[in-house]
Amino acid sequence: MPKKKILTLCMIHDDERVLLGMKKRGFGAGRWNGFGGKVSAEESIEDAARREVEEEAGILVRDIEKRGIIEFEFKGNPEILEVHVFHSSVFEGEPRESDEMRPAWFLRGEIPFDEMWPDDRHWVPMFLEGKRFRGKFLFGENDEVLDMNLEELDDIVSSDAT
Ligand code: 8OG
Repeated sequence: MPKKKILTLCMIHDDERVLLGMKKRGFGAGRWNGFGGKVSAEESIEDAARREVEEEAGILVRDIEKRGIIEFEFKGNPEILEVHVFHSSVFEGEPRESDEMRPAWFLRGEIPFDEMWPDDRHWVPMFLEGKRFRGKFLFGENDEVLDMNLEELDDIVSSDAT
């Protein structure tokens, strides 16, 4: 059985702008992304999403809603990353730089896809339109997308709603 690791990713945006962070270290360093990380044993996935935004961008999200689940597999690696993608638009505080991320606002039409994970250009537009989705991406060497599947959902099913 492949091992699954559960992660969160929270994208904060309004009608005009998206808040991204430049990842300064570790997995995905050098890429712009939403905020998130690993879910620990004693917390819900949503609590983990809130905690990661606070740790990485110094803000408290007020509204948070799960919009998608994406599985990532890297060829030759049995571990699957299951990333739960959340939306938020209302938060408290001012985004600030942390050890891990340097936040910046981007206009919705100017998202830096060339400096993001290569899968993002496929699902982020769908996400920004408010759609629910489920996806799978298989990465090869140099983080090239070898195979993908992305479907729009009517809703996130309740068993996924933790
Ligand atoms: O704890 P750590 O920083 O390693 O967590 C990784 C973060 O990166 C987590 O928020 C999930 C997110 N992430 C992946 N893969 C991808 C991806 O392909 N695209 C995007 N946008 N985020 C990803 O782990």
